[in-house]
Amino acid sequence: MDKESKRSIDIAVQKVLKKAEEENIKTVWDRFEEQLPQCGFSQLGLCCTVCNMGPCRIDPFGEGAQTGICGADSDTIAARNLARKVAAGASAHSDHGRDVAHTLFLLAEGKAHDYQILDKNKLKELAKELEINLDLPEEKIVKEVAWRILMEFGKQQDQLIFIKRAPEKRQNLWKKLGISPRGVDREIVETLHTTNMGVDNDYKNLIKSALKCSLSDGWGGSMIATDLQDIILGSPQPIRGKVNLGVLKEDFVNIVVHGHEPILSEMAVKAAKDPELVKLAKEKGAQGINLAGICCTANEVLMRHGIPVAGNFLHQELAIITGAVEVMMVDVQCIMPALKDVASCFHTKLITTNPKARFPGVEHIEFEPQKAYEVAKKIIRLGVENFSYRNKDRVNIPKQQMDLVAGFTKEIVFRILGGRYRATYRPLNEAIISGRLRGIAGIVGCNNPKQTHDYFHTTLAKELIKNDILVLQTGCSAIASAKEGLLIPEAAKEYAGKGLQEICEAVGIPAVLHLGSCVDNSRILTAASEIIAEGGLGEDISDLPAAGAAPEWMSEKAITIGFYFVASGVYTVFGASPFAVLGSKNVSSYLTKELEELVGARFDFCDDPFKMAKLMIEHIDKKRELLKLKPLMYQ
Ligand code: BF8
Ligand code: SF4
Repeated sequence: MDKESKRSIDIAVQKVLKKAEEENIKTVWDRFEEQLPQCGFSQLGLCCTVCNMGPCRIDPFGEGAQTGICGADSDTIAARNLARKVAAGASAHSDHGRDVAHTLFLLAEGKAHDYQILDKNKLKELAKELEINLDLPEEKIVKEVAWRILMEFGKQQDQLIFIKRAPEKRQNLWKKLGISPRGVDREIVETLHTTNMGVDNDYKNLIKSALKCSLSDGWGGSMIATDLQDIILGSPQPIRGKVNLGVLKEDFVNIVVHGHEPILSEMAVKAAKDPELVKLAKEKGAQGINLAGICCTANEVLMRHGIPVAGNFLHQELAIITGAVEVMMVDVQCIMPALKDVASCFHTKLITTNPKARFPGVEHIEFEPQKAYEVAKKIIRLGVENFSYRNKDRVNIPKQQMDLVAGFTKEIVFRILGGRYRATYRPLNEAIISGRLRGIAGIVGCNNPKQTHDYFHTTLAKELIKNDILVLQTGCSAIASAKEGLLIPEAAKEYAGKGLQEICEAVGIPAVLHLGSCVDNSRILTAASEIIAEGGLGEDISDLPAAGAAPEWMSEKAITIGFYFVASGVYTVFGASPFAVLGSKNVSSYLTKELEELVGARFDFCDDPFKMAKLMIEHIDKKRELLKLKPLMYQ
């Protein structure tokens, strides 16, 4: 096997990596190799830098120091490091949610003219949930909704409003355990506080704090981001699209949006069609303007507009190395600092837009919701003008691209399954109860150069659908399956088990459903709650024949997602490498065993996609047995 195929299963990636090597351009894979061997103490969670008496390290062989200078042992150090990561992940998703809420507020005040309320139904539903008088004029309702939601971040007591969306049994459990989140910011701050030097030294209590903090993301910040984005930008509908580096076009101005917050990229979608800019592009010798996305911003504009996806996390440098990208505009999260150097090897302009995420020496055009369209237009214009500087001899776009269908939300699944006039989860529940469908799995998260890119996501997805398990995906994981062709309805025939195939054929859906970006993992939580409410599959999310996985994770956000999945009752398997806790036997065993007694779900760590599938299937079968469901129809 050559070096490139060890790095990625994606032929387009392999081709661009060859080009990178020829041109002596370093990528994430080269830098990963430079780091080897990675620090063993950190991998085991046994290194602490919390205070300035340290850094301290615990000897994993039991011969050297068994505590840090302050006396903290391996349990405290491992749990504390992990809890900090959960808080960091929650802060990222939640700050994203806050920015969307702020945009909604500006919109209500008439200060964000470029936006409108595109899903009025969802606005009404939310207003009803918040007990706002629906007879008020729309602007008042919008303002009230935005204000109440903004208050969720700084709330000091009671619990987050969306906690009520969870099954009652789960809500009671959270209350009993003291992990029902009060305010989004409060839980993040509290977790950071307890992980200071000399505060919480009880690993179980630290994990509890992390669970509570993660719930403030899943049922708070992320859910807010999803709901308000749907209200402002419109709820996604099933939509066709294309994916992989082949979506970049040789004769077009290529603009790539990368990052997470769709509030700006949405305007880029509009500006790329602006007649004035299209005309200018033609004057510069291009056929037009081609917009494509990377990472979760890609998922957002794909779900709502069918904008092509240039790739997932590990594609970001490669898109530039094709030599065909005029502008890569970025906002926040998952943007490699290396982009600056890679872009400097080409004519590509890297443009930062968010005051929270700047790169030294990189052009910054600050985005404000008050002048959203103007900013987007300015950036696209830069791209168009940059087209003349493209060196045609260095352009090499791989041909690979794949069709896909995305745009599945909990509401859509509801409608598709139940029919236009009787939207309901009944048919889905019946399919599980009758044994046609074995269960449901969520596969989420990133890519990681530690593993062969996309291999784990796609192999796991194929194994699960083969076993009649409906797969829900988000984030870079969904993009991996899309590239592999799993997101087209016809793929069900080739890969899915008979029962799942029958369902997919009857309703015309793929066996792998793309639910959106990483904040849209909150859609999985609400869908799971609706399934419970529909009846026949237990009283709590932990009763469901369902499981989660993050096979190629790298971001702290993925840990937070895992934590709120588990805290919500979903058994979740992580690939890549385990959380850095193996140096503490107690913390590892708490996460992978005892947690089940506490919250009805636990973590597993596994670095083989087939074994991972086996673990998830065994879990699903165990839950089927406990629910006394009918035997599987076809397995
Ligand atoms: O939020 S899956 S690499 S892009 S962190 Fe980042 Fe991971 Fe991709 Fe989306 Ni999610
Ligand atoms: Fe060392 Fe304790 Fe300070 Fe951590 S908190 S660096 S273990 S002294």
